[in-house]
Amino acid sequence: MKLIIAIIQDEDTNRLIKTMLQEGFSATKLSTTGGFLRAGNSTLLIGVEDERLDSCFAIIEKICKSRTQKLSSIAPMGGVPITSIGTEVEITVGGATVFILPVEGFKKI
Ligand code: 2BA
Repeated sequence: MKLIIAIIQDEDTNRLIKTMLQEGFSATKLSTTGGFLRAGNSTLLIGVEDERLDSCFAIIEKICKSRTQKLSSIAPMGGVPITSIGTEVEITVGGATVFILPVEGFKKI
């Protein structure tokens, strides 16, 4: 079994959870904040049997879209601005940032 930690955009969250449940996966949603943009995103915890990993990833890939976002010279995290004043930079956020952790045990008590 693996624990999938998937950081996704808020826009994709409801659809991803709905599809996960329809396909027989269990998921827990945490409301999180990206460290760079300081904007809300969602983190899903999904416990998956090894033989179902591929179908779990296929769902994430299908639903989570990458989107571009324009950033002005406002400094993220209150640090050094990433562009010169008056210029904009375009960044691509997502589809999903996925961590895959081995699970030593799983119990429902
Ligand atoms: P944020 O940290 O808010 O980052 C949003 C997007 O900003 C990132 O999209 C990336 O395109 C850009 N970005 C992040 N750090 C940057 C930097 N130092 N310089 C320039 N651009 C930067 P994604 O890479 O798709 O990440 C989306 C969200 O996934 C992140 O939101 C963060 O919440 C999470 N994430 C990404 N990589 C992570 C990691 N290695 N560990 C933990 N969380 C991660």
